[in-house]
Amino acid sequence: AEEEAKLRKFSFTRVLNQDTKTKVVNLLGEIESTPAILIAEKTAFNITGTHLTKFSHDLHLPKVSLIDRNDIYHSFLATQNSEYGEVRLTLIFPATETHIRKYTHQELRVVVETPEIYRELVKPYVEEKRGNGRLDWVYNILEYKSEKESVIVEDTDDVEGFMLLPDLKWDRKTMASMYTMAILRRRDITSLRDLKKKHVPWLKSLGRRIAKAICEKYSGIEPDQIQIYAHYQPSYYHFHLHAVSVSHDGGLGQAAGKAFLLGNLISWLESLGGDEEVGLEDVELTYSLGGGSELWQRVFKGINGKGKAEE
Ligand code: M7G
Repeated sequence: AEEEAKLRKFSFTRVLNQDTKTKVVNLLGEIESTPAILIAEKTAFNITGTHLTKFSHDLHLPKVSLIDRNDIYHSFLATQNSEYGEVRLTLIFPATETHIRKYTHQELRVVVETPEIYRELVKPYVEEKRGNGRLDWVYNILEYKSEKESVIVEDTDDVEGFMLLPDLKWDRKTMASMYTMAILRRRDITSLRDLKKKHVPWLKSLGRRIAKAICEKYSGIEPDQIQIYAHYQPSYYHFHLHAVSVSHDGGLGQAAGKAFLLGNLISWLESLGGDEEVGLEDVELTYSLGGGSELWQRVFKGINGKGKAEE
């Protein structure tokens, strides 16, 4: 197919990052002189014991099958050789500077985002990042242009509706690493910062419905084995929730300082004083951020650095 032909033209430039624990390697390369990112992830071993070998740079891919494609994102399953089992590949092509930053190894920094910093410095950045086609893959899903067959459940209500589907990261069969996401139909909630007290009943029902739909679709998983959370900062500013197997080792994506559990967000909202319009825009958030990210460079580097100089 067209997608496989693209994949096979990938010519390796350098390793952006690798995680020996999760067995993921992010490679930068080119396809016909245009930047491309290839993310390779070893799937669960189908043999026990001796061959716990790291993924090699040497891509020998006798058999490749496309799992799905959405916009510039392609997901494949490849048989490297029977000894090592399968490799799941994500191809991002063409890749932008933002993608290259995101997949490059970064030192993490802890930042404290006050409501004022959010309003004055972070919010304008978020607005900027919603443009330039960054969210096209989300709109493709909402408009049934991509991944239509993969949808697990949907509610078409304009205000409270959502779509639940497998995450790009998931091979769609290993239940221990189950990774799905629920995307809101409404487009005015950019991140958890936009959640308000008045949303509490809806968020509660969302959580219940997501868990129920997953358990109905996949046997062998129970509601209390599903962790539902939102990322802050997310990479994509259209509000979505991750619904992940609690046994999945998601590394950074599940770490304190990045993953905010839905249940805790709800009780936080409930405990805020004030009227129904009060929300997470009004609280101070502590989280971690990659030192190579644009947000760190632009906003927090100066703020964190300033504290040091005053000591
Ligand atoms: P995030 O919290 O904004 O960013 O989550 P993160 O990538 O830093 O966690 C976005 C989520 O959407 C990630 O889990 C991605 O794997 C997933 N995702 C990204 N894209 C481009 C796609 C896609 O095209 N299809 C699907 N199904 N999931 C995607």
